Amino acid sequence: MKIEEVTLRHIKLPYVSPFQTSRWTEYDRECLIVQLRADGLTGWGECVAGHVPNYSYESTKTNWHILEDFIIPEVLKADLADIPAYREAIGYLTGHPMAKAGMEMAVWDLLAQRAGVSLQKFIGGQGDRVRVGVSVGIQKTTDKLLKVVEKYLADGYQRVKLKIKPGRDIGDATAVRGAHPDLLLQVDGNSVYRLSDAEHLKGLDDLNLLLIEQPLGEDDLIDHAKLQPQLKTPVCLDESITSATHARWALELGACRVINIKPGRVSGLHEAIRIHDYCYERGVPVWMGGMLETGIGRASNVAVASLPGFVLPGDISASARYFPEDVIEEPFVLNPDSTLSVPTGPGLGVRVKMETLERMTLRKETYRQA
Ligand code: OSB
Ligand code: MG
Repeated sequence: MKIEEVTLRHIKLPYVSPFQTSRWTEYDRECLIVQLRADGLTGWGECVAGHVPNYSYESTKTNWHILEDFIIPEVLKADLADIPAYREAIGYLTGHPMAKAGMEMAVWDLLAQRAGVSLQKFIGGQGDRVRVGVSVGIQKTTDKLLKVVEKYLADGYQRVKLKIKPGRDIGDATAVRGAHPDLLLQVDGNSVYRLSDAEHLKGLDDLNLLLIEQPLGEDDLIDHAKLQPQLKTPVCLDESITSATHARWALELGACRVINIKPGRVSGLHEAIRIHDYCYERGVPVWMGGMLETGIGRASNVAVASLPGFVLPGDISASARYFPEDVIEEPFVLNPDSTLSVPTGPGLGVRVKMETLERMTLRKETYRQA
């Protein structure tokens, strides 16, 4: 398959409300959208990096640089028969997993469409729905948090993740647990704690949490391996798992008992599926993480989350939880059983709303074969 044309868009989509983690606050979803044309088909991809390099070192600007200067020229030169051909073409590039993954998503979309099947079928996913939850940012007060959680429960979410930081961790989680004794509840520290906080983190251990996500440093498998045995609650790694090799290292070290998989963080669907397969063979639970994606990235996440090893509910909420206006024609809606339906149309199975996409575009560039 020869890619005839690549269009890169930098878009900015307002959130319904700001999203606060332990170390930063986001007000809009800024990201790059990749559009490919080949054989009369259009493929779409989303790079998950935001405007600011907060979650990782990547940003919309570094994504643009890596795509424009390195990935797009390779893609326009190559004959992309399959995903390994794409990975081979860009195999000389170190790092920048989110730039690589955004392009890979668009290639997956094209390949599945060419095969005449949904992305879910193309990768061997199962079932018509995936279980999901909602990730709740840090609120101004614990009372406000309780109200926000109530609202999400009323919407039908059956699993809640709380963002935590020092000073807003044990108290917030204890309050939510007190109000909802049977709720599936978990917390995410986004790398803000250190091993010296182990005694403090034990304060979360009697709240019957599903897991504690990424408490320590993003590059720190060693101290997570020292922390996990001190807790009854499973540690789940997010930022620290950037490849299938890191997943193996983490599990061999005992640094975690659960893994959050985000295709963007691990350079694409291909590597995400490798991590899934590795964990599935060993009975290690995985779940689909989220990066507040638009409907394009969400469609991909939902399809991948239908693989059998994704046994915990994912951070993949309905479009309305994130945006007043999404960039797809039919927004994702929450089913009453706290699931999202897996798209069945060819490829990603969502139709991009061009009018909205163009209106949200800050910068756009089209590239063709020289
Ligand atoms: O750590 O899981 C995270 C959003 C942006 C960056 C990092 C994270 C998150 C979330 C949101 O928790 C999950 C979602 O997309 O709903
Ligand atoms: Mg996380």
